[in-house]
Amino acid sequence: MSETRIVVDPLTRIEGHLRVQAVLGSDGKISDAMSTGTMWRGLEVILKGRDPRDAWAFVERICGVCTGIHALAAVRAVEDAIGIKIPKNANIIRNLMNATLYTQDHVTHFYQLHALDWVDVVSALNADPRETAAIQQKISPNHVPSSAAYFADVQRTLKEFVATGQLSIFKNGYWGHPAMKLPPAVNLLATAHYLEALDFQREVIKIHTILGGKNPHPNYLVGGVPCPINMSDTGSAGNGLNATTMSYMKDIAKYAKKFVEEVYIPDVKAVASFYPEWFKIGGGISSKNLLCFGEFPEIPNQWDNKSLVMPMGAIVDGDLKNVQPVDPKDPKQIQEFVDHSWFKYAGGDDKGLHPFEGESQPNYVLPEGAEGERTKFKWLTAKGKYSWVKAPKWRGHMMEVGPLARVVMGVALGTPVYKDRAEALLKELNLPLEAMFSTLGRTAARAIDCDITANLMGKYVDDLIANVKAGDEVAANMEKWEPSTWPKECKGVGLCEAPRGALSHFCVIKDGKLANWQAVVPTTWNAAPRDNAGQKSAFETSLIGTPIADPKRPVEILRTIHSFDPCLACASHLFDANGTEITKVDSE
Ligand code: NFE
Ligand code: MG
Repeated sequence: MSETRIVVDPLTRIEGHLRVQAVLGSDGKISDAMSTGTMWRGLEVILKGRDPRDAWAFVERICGVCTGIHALAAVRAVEDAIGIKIPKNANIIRNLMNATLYTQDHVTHFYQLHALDWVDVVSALNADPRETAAIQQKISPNHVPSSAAYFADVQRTLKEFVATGQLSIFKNGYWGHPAMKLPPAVNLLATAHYLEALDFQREVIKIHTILGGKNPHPNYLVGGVPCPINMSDTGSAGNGLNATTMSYMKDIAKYAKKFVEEVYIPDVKAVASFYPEWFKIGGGISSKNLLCFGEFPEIPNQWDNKSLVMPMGAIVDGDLKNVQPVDPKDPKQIQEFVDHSWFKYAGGDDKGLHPFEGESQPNYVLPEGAEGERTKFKWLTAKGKYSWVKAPKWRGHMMEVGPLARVVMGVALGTPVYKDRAEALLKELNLPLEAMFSTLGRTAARAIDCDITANLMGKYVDDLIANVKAGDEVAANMEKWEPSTWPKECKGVGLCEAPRGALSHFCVIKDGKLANWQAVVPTTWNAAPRDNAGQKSAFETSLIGTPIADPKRPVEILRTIHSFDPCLACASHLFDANGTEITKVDSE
């Protein structure tokens, strides 16, 4: 029986460095897959011995995509350890910054990172712009621009790109691939919105510059936010919060909500309607194991489902009726394994470590039977270590995290923001809940998420205005700023529900310095290599069973892996540039 090997390395249109290796069976479907994080920087090691109040600025640099979320998890971890309570304004401002991050990140993912798996930009050249205008006016009557002249202009720009042979951002797509199903007019629509989404990003992140000084990597502060509130000031962006900047943020929030409702959501529905089979492919472990840490605490300093807009919980073995409580400090719940990861544990690699006891000692050795050089391997095996990503587990289970997990958790718990939206979308697409456990389920779940966060942006601006108008201008609690006020030894956890899923930072403080720091990140969960028992992760399981139309151009692998919105920079806590080459190796 012949077996075809497929290697996608690096897998691009993600953050960081990911290699995916798959075996294609004689039935044309993927029979095995391996996910490898191919670089490591060791942020956790850099933090040892540092001032805990500085940690946020270091870990924020883990990633420029989910910008700010690691800083948020870090200040929460240190505040939890020391016992610092943040004031109401700080809670609202952090929520507003995070809702802004989500909205920007999800829109960017759909258009800039994922859309080209479904959209054939080159086919848009053959579209009739009048047809595109008619589709635009039908699926989203309020969105402008929507004229035939506008779409003809976009098409002209595209033609110029193609004529010069400089496809720039549209280089290296699988143009003309038989798995591409959108008609030219829809391809032109999506391409126009790809360009509109670039303007959207630039506009929306201005909220970060107002509240956190800049983007990417806005500023955070242990104890609150470093954002001066002064309603008697009249300056514009850069002077912190006053009537001018508040009203500016209100306008941005309105624009964000409008773009999400009138462009992103209709486009997801339109694209999905041409690819119904992708609601049956790519589910992996999502129908079994899902984990959420929750986000958007509406009651300051309270982390439970009474306070959190996005709920917290774990679903195991598909038991939606029994959402289990999550306690990240319980050493029996979260453990990281390194049997298949390029790390070594002082006490032996055969047992998992809770992050408070976590270690990050690198150990780069190729697995048994690997082919190629140490510095340029061609084929990896699961007989040993094969990734810079650790394998975290919750109560012994590999878990999927992210938008799909949040939507299903929300449905299981009856959380209205998720349940109502999910039910309405599934009804409109005429799909059962099980359709969520798929590649397009993940993509649709992200759109539901974004609808929630775009609405939250406006709500948090209003909350902030109301609270400040009521006379509260306090942005930080500095009572425990001085290390002399801290316990000699303490530990803390900072949880977040990041755009890509459950995020946790764990800190151990001794004598005012960091004795240990461990981050367990969304893509660490999803992109993990096999665990100590050989169980496969969300990425690895999601590819199995996928039919591949053309093994030389495995767009199907990109569709499913991109549906997770991978961030390997986060997963292996590294930070570097992407490559562009895609290779395939065949063997008998
Ligand atoms: Ni670098 Fe991140 C998000 C975090 S994911 S993108 O969302 O945390 O692994
Ligand atoms: Mg880690």
